[in-house]
Amino acid sequence: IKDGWFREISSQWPGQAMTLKVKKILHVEKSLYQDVLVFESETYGNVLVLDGVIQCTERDEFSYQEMIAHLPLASHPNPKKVLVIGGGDGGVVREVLKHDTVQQVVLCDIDEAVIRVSKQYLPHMSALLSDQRVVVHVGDGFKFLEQNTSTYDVIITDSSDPVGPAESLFKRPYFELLHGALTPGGHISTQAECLWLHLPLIHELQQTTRGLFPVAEYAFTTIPTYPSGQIGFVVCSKEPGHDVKVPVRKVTNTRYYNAEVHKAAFVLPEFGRAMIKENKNI
Ligand code: SPD
Repeated sequence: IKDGWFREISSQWPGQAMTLKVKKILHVEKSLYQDVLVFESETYGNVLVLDGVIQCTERDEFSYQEMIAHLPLASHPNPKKVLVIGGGDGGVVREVLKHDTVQQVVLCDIDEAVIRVSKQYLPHMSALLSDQRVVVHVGDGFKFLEQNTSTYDVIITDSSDPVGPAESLFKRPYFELLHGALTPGGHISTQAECLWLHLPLIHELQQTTRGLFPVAEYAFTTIPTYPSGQIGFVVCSKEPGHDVKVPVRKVTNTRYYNAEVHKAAFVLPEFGRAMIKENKNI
């Protein structure tokens, strides 16, 4: 923070930086895993920042949290048990609970500080972490998956970027564990970065997931406070007959997601489609 502005400077998006005007710094901490900052902004509400990178703002978080949750859930015929890895702010759990088929959601985040500060400063995201259908587990996602095979109908990886604690969540061994922790016909979605900034990484993610799942697709959403205003998801199914691009159940009470947005989210601009599907740089 300099001269009352927060600037998101990172080698992951060289030469550009989202900038937000700060009203008040609410929390600064070095947790066991990362630097944790929460500030009140002039125009985007409270903002959670980890290792200098914006994780969510109260004004636009619904775009990301709704899409990463409803794309795999609404395309699954009957999701009962759901696991969220990362996502300690609670926003994805809030969205998962909009599906009345869901009986239990487990949140597994490695950093208790994220859960603690979100309960204090991001109540609209974290409120349902205390719902009776929710189990909060502070621990390593890898270990949790190893210990819980063939258990979850949907697993959502709401991770930070692949630098720091989340690096391994973008690699094949992690996707193998996800595959093993799903029930037959299970779905996953994972945070899969930005078409404008990370095309080679997205191509690699697509290759990895296509090698493991019969259905593996990339979708994206728009969101002003993530780098270049766009972020994507890899959505996969273990069941070749499930088309994750098409919702099979209705979701109500959303602000970004609807059935048409679901289908449209998988339609890619040509430069993205060519790289992701054909490894062609155009
Ligand atoms: N570039 C930042 C990507 C952050 C994705 N995870 C955000 C967590 C919100 N629940």
